[in-house]
Amino acid sequence: MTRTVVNNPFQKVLVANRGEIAARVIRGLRDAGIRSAVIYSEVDRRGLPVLLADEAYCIGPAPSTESYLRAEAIVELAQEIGADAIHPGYGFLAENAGFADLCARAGVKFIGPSATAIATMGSKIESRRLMQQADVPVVPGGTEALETLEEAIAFAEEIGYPVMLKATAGGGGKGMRLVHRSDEIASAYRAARSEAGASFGNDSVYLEKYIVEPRHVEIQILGDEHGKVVALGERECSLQRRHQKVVEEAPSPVVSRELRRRMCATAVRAAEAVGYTNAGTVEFLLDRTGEFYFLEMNTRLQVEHPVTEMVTGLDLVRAQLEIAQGGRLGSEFDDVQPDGHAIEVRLYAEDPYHGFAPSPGTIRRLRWPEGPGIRNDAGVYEGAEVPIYYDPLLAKLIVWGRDREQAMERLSRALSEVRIEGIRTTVPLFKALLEDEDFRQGRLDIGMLDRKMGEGELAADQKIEFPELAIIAAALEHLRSQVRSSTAPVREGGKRERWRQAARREMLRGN
Ligand code: MV4
Repeated sequence: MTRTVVNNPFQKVLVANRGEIAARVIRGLRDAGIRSAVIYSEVDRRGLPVLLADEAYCIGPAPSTESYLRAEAIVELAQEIGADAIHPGYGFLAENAGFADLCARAGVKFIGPSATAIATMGSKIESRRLMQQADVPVVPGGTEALETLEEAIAFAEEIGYPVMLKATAGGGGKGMRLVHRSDEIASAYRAARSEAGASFGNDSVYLEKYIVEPRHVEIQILGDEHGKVVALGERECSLQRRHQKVVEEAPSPVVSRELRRRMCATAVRAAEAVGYTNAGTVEFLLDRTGEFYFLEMNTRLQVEHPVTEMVTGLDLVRAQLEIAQGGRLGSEFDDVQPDGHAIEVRLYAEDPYHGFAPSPGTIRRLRWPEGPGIRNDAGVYEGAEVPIYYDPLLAKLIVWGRDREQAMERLSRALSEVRIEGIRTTVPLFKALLEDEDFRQGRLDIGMLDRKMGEGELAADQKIEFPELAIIAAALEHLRSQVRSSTAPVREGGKRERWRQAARREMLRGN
């Protein structure tokens, strides 16, 4: 990155976020020689970002509406402490056009795109129209809100079932309904409208052709404030549940060099069409025939940005800082090709075998993995409290290998070294996933995780770490089955013996 015309280099930046992303941004600031300040809520006063930052300011009580979402208070704080800029991280105020505008008017640089770019990409229907004008392929369907049910029926017949109803104001799956046949459309139309109204205060919906079992492939882009936009390759993000990504990798196992070239060129056109600056992501659905369609644009640094960093050698936070200071994207950002393979798994404080129930609490013991190819972006440390108020992401474990095979080997080793005691986490799910033949072969689609979880195919199958517990559990289960057998026949079968299931439950409880 060349920093030609930098009139006002940043002296201090306020980080308006918490957890692992606040830690990541603070580290980027330290590397760049810029002083860091961070906000925190009352329950986060002993959090990792507070320990890492040069300055820390309590912004309010735990609920995010009274702390991390207090746009005006945050901008005022930045002015008071003499911060030149605010980094919003992801979530909270990161994609809030009003906040970006507030920063601009207060003379505090918002490290991200313009308020206009955020607002345009925040509207599904507006962004679809703009993308069509820019020759970016969008999923076949409407560009106007449907006025009546009759109109919906007629349009669905025209494009052919299955179709998807989507909220025009939407994103993230709210107000979305899949319709397989004409006899389902009336109820789906009403449901989508009422859900859209409740979620966005705007009940208008439109129709798209439904893409069957696609992959979610997204392109990382950067735009400087002198009109240059570059694309840094794709991330494969198909492994998700309920619109929450769980595993991401770069490059995608199914994207060829030629497809990457076309997707990157398309993403650059998309970003140029909105006058995009700073870091952003263009999301595509990639169907089984290799066609791709614009889905939406995320106008922020994303959770999964490290996999791109690992295969490009670039520092995306550093690039964001340079761009926001008026720097130009240099030649090191041209024609970037992935080197090796990176996989990220998101370690959540959730119990994957009980509906991903949140598992807040104290981290009593913690051991992170180390060794070749391992990166760990954590927001917690041993002894830390995981509050119930926020997203339960604890850490992101990212591995790099010369190819996907080596990355999986290293991920497997890394996961075997992880010890987290006191709370339940998604670690056992990743161990099971690494044994799954479809995952190993890179055969992924957006419905895969839910299907496999539903069919119990990703049951934890760890070695038994507490043999005493397993024996007790097995004995108890045996007694229970004896009692049942006196009144009703014991149901045999299932994938595993009962005692092993009981042992596994006990073990997970003690995890
Ligand atoms: C789709 C689709 C299939 N066909 N649109 C989900 C969230 C929202 N941003 C768009 N989504 C989808 N739109 C058409 N025409 C499937 C999804 C979808 C999805 C997309 C990306 C990642 C995960 C997903 C999970 C379920 C559904």
